[in-house]
Amino acid sequence: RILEQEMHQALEEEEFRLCYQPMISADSGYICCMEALIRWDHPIRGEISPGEFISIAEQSNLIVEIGKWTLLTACRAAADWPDNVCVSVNVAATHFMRSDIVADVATVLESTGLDGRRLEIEITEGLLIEDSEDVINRLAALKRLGCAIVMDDFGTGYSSLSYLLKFPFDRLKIDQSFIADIGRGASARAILMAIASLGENLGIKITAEGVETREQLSFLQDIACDQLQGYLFSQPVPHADVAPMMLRNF
Ligand code: G
Ligand code: G
Ligand code: MN
Ligand code: NA
Repeated sequence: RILEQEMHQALEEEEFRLCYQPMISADSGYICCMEALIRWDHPIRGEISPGEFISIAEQSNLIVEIGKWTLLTACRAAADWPDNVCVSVNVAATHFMRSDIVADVATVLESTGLDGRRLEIEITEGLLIEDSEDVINRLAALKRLGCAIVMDDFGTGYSSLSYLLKFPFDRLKIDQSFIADIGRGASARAILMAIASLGENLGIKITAEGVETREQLSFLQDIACDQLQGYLFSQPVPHADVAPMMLRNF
């Protein structure tokens, strides 16, 4: 079992690192954004995935410390990339609510010099069931800093369509389970088509995540999905591998 104490130490000893996975513009085939994904190189247990430790970090203020570290590290990296490439960071609902997230982001933008328009904040639906007026105000303040607001794992959880009216999303990332089902019957394809046209009519960009096959890619191109992410293009890669990937056309 992972202990809180070990995570404090991991922050101090710099055992966390970020990997980056590209999102590809469906129109151009070029990278438009890199998603930062945290990894923990534990000195004894080896690599531990965020699926194993984020939920534990969320039980205390550690999630805020880890979240600030992730924002800083991702923005510092992005400041060295071509300025048409954004970085997206997953922000836990618990970090968002327990910290002054707007101040956290503003501080990081200032210290790294990154233009706020190059930072995208990925949140999950869990956040949206919190007191909504407060959440809406914070999201609006993040947008004033230039940041795009992305709803991650769209279509899972409660996914009330009313969220789309209530919260100012710039982008929806369709959960990878829908992409995996593209070849498995007409229902997933019908849902994806509906989400794509919803996005088009609401002026919200759509990203498909978990794209693994040519067949999935071809369907997503047919429905004019805006951005694509998945193993078909690239796995998450270490920081050192990002620069050589930047100019690639996928
Ligand atoms: O990269 P991987 O598939 O192992 O990620 C597993 C889960 O952990 C995903 O849901 C992803 O959103 C989440 N995750 C990855 N990196 C971060 C991070 O830096 N902060 C938070 N809060 N979640 C992350
Ligand atoms: O919840 P979130 O979307 O942030 O999670 C991203 C996770 O999905 C990352 O841990 C990443 O490793 C994983 N992932 C990214 N692309 C693919 C893919 O094509 N297939 C599968 N199975 N997982 C993927
Ligand atoms: Mn994500
Ligand atoms: Na996701």
